Parts: sequence; structure tokens; C-alpha cells
Amino acid sequence: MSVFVLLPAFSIINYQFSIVPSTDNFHPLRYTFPVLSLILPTYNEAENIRAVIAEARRVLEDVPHEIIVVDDDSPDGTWRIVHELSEEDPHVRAIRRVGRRGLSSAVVEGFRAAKGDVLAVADADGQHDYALLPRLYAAVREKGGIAIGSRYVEGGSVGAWDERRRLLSRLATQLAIRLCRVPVSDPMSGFFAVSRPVFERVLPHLRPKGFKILFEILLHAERDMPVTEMPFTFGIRKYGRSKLSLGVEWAFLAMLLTAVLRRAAGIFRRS
Ligand SMILES: Nc1nc2c(ncn2[C@@H]2O[C@H](COP(=O)(O)OP(=O)(O)O)[C@@H](O)[C@H]2O)c(=O)[nH]1
Ligand SMILES: [Mg+2]
Repeated sequence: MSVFVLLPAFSIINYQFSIVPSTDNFHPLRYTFPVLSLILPTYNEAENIRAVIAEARRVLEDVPHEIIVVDDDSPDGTWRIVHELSEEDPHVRAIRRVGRRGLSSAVVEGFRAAKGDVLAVADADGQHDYALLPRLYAAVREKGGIAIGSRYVEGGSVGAWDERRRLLSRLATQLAIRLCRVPVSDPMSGFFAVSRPVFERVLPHLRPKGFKILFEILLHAERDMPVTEMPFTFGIRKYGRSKLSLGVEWAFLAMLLTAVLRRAAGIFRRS
């Protein structure tokens, strides 16, 4: 093949991707222009996934983006549906994790495989208002740091939760706020966007177990990291059931309480 064919072809590829040396070769190729990578973690969301991807594609019409579904080998075949969609739509792809479970670790895996400079996450069950995505993206592009879809700033709400879940979430949120390094009102939201440099900085410290990946990031963020919060109302799941059991919530609350007490004890010892 002549150099006249190869050279233009290479420059197109080079425009699309920059070859960034990676420490672990996990994501050697990245876009060189601004792109939002939206991660949708899924477990048994076959009934929801087509509609939520269509909605994300619609609201992100004016934002360069990619959508990565990280599915833990759902028995209902969620990953298979996404594979089918990705054959027609290059903006969409699926990572099928086999032998692993966990929302937070799925999000981290999605972020690591993403090529965008802004990394976002949202539930794939209709409970997050995707219309907020372009604004979360714009806030991170403009200020850096993290932009959070928040249920606890003015104008936001947990929606139709029962009293028990409301109380549990309120308690956990109040404890979590005391542990975070930056001021924030909804540190356990599952709906946020973060700049790649912030994610790369905290990555070595993350212990992504359980449900609360934003809280993990906020625990290790730098104190002057910009945080933008935008209100939204937590919606109603379209189909299927929540995977967050009450037992998991209580265990998390107990962990938070222990951490707050430990920190307080540490402060008392120092003074
Ligand atoms: N990959 C993966 N996704 C999960 C897992 N657990 C929950 N999810 C997804 O994470 C999102 C939030 O979970 P959900 O059960 O709706 O929690 P809730 O909104 O707090 O009731 C949904 O898109 C789920 O499908 C998991 O173990 N692995
Ligand atoms: Mg949900």
C-alpha cells in the first residue's frame, strides 16, 4: 500500500485517538477532543436498558459522548441486548463481567475503560433524570472536579421513598458528610460526573466495595476540588427490583458510624 494511502489514514486515526502511554495498558487509546463517557452499571436491567440508552442518546445529542454498560453477566441477558445495540450504534458498548458482582467496582471498571475526559455514571432503571447529564458535563468541563445530581440540595428530593428508607438515607448522609474532605450535601448520590484527572488521582486509594462509589471518591479528593451540586428528584424504577437490600444499607450505616467515632476519638487524642 502506498504511503499516500497510509499517511492520510494514519492522520485520521490520530485525530480520533491519541496514543497515551498507560501504566497498566488498560486504556491505551483516548479521544483527544472533549468527550463525555457515560457509565451505566447493570444487573438484570433487560426490561429497562433499551429505553434508558435511547433516552441518554437523545439528551446527549449535542454532547460528544460514548455509553458504556458494565453488566455483571446478568441472568436476564442485559449484556446481550447491549451487544446487539452496539452493532448498530458505535456510541454504545458493553463490558460483560463474569464471576464478579458489585455496583462500585463496575463503575470503576467502566471509568477505566472509558475514553472521555469527563466520566459520568447513572442508574439504568429510570430513577435518574438524564436531562441533567448535559449540565453535569458542562459544569465539569467549566470548573473541573465533580458535578453531582443531588437529592438534598434545594429543589431536589428522594421522591417516593418510604419513611424507613428516607430516614436511613438521611442518617447515612449526615454521617458521610462529616467524613468527606469537601463540602457536599449528597455524598452518596449514584448520579454524578467527574473529571478524568480527579478520578486518576484517587484511583489508587479506591476500595470499591458496595454501592457508594461517589463517597469513596470524596473521601480521597483534594480539599480544594470544585464540587457543583444540581437538584433532581429520584424517580420511580421503571421495571424490575432494586438490588440494594436493607441489610446492605444497615451495614453501610454501621460502617459510617464506626468511622465517625474513630475519627472523633483520633481528634480527642490529639487535643
Ligand atoms: N454491574 C452491576 N450493576 C449493579 C449491581 N447492583 C446494582 N447495579 C445497577 O446499579 C444501578 C442502581 O441499582 P439499584 O438496584 O437500582 O439501586 P437503588 O436505585 O438504590 O434501588 C442499577 O442500574 C442496577 O442495575 C451489581 O452488582 N453490578
Ligand atoms: Mg435504582
